[in-house]
Amino acid sequence: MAVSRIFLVTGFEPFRGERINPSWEIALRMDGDEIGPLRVKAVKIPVKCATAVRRINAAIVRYRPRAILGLGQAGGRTAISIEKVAINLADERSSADESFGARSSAVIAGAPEAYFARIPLAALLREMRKREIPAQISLSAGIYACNALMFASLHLTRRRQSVPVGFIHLPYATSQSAKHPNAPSMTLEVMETAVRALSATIARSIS
Ligand code: PCA
Repeated sequence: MAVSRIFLVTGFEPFRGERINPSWEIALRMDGDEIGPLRVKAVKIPVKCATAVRRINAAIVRYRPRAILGLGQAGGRTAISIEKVAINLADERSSADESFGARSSAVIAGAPEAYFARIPLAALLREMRKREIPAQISLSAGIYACNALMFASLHLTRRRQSVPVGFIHLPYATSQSAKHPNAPSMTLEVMETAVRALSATIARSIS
C-alpha cells in the first residue's frame, strides 16, 4: 500500500492537575489543515507510556502517515524544545515522585536503546530564529509519556526512513502560568505559529 499524504500531529491530554495541555490545543487547531501536499490528522494521546505506545501504533497502522510530529508539554522550559533523542526507557510514575527514574522499564522490549529524531533540526531552528520565537534543541525528552510516544513513533517507522518523525516540547501556556507564577510561559498563539512553521519546514524536507 502506498504511503498516504497524512501529516500526523499528536497532542496529549491535560495532566498533573492542569486544565489544558497546549500540545492538544494546538494539534486540534491544525486538524484538517493542508501543509503543502499533506493534510494534518490530529490525534489525542492519554498521558500514560504504555497507552501512548498503543495509540501511536494504531494511528500509524491506520493512517500510514507521510510525516509525524508529536507535541507535548514540558512546563518550566523557557523555549520551544525540539527533541533530538528518544530513549528506550519508561517510568509510569509521575516525575514529581522523588524515586522517578530509579526503576524503569523498556518502552518497547527488544527495541534499540535510542533513536535520533528524523527532522531537519538546523532548518527548524533557523525558522524559529527568523520568526523571533525562542527555540532550542533538547537532548532529552525525559522518560515519561512524551519520550515513549517519540520513541515508539521512530521505532515503528524505522523501515520508512523517508518519513520524518519528530517531537516538540512546549512551555506553559500563558493561561496556565497563573498557577506557576515563577515559571516561564508563552501564549498559545505564539506556540501555534511556531508549530505551524515547524510543520511546514518538515513537510518541505520530504524528498
Ligand atoms: N508531557 C509529558 C507527558 C504528556 C505531556 O504533555 C512528558 O513530557 O512526558
